[in-house]
Amino acid sequence: TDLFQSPDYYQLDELLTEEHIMIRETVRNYVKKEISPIIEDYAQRATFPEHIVKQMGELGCFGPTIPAQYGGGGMDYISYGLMMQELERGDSGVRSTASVQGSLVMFPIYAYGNEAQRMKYLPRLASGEWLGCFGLTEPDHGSNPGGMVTNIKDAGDHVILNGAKMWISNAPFATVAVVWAKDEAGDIRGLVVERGMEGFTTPVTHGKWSLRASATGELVFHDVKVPKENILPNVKGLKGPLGCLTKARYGIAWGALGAAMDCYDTALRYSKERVQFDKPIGAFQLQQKKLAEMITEITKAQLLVWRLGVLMSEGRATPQQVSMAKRNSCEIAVNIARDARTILGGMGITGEYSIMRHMMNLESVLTYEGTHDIHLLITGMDVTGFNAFK
Ligand code: TGC
Ligand code: FAD
Repeated sequence: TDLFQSPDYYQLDELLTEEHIMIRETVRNYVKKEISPIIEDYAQRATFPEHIVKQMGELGCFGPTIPAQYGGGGMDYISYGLMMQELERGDSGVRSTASVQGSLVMFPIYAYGNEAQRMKYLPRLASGEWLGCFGLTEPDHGSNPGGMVTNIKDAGDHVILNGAKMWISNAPFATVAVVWAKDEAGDIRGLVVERGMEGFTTPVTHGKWSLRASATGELVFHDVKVPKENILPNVKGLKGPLGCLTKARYGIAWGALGAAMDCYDTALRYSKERVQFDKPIGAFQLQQKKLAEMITEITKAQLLVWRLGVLMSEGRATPQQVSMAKRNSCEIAVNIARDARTILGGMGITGEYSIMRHMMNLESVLTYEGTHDIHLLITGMDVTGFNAFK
């Protein structure tokens, strides 16, 4: 049986173009062939499958909305969303790698960089020759990145970078890091720091129970000389990194839904096959309630992300709309993973099935790119006009 049926309870495929469906099938088949068979083993060993970076580059998963002249896909936001959905159907860590590379590394270089920076970095990042990471969070500044202390000081043709970033996806394997630091005027600036620059190290974060197949690390800067030509010239202030986050959060809204779909598919199949008290467990009302609620939430979320994708492609989506979708998809995915696990009984806690891995991964997805609380407060501020952050 095909383990990769996409739930489509409301014939939402009719809202997609032939190209969208082709892109979804291509990524779905890739995940089925190259990711699903290996990912549990990598997660159990807490190892990043580095070889998939080139594969995802070849497939066009890095920077699908970046113009083709820079190596991107020149596609719309629905295509990007569908790619993230299919990658995360495999594993949230795999989708993370693509989110970071496309939305948090390629996007800022494309949107805030000059032509020389675009030509130097984007084609190599698009192809997967280079892996990138995004350094915003610090040990003492997570939800409040505006308080960052990492800083640059002017030193003629270069700046001197000091500070540290924490919880950085891809960091241990990255060739380049897009780093956000305050200049002497207190303005947040973006700069591209390259592996090999003296004083720059990327220690690995050990002991995670979540996103175990994704490499996480720190970025430590000790008097690093960064040439001024590596500073992104076209943005200043927190709106620089937050603008990138809007793109990545959009991808997560689709991605978390992919994880939810995989949990639902797995639980539905199991409920039809597993017999207790001489009946398939799917014939008991309690299990049907769980499955019925799962497909209802998945269908509602599919409509939300599809509409958001249209608004994104038209350049009309607000960051607040993106926050709502990111928050909703993470919430329903975590709940679906927990309920799906119960349907599998004891089998649900093993690596024979993907559910427990998704469940643990989703705890990070709920937290990174703005926590669940932060996105709720963004919606709260949007509808009331009152800022409850501070
Ligand atoms: P605030 O005063 O509200 O805003 C500062 C400036 O930024 C503008 N802005 C945005 N621009 C674009 N997109 C957005 N989403 C924006 N949100 C705000 C805003 O208009 C303002 O512009 P200007 O021109 O007036 O200067 O800033 P604040 O300091 O009050 O903070 C607001 C808050 C709390 C919402 C924000 O800081 C926040 O979102 N915090 C959460 C931090 C976060 O999401 N960190 C993520 C780190 S990266 C990561 O997790 C990657 S995981 C990747 C993976 O593995 O997939
Ligand atoms: P805190 O900000 O300390 O929050 C702790 C709790 O307090 C949360 O429940 C939060 O919601 C709550 N809280 C905070 N402020 C408020 C408030 N005003 N009102 C009410 N409640 C509040 N960062 C990067 O820059 N790049 C990356 O690539 C990256 N990858 C990551 C990968 C993983 C696996 C993880 C776990 C994190 C990653 N992050 C990355 C960091 C991530 O973005 C932060 O963990 C996140 O923004 C939350 O920050 P924090 O962990 O410091 O929690």
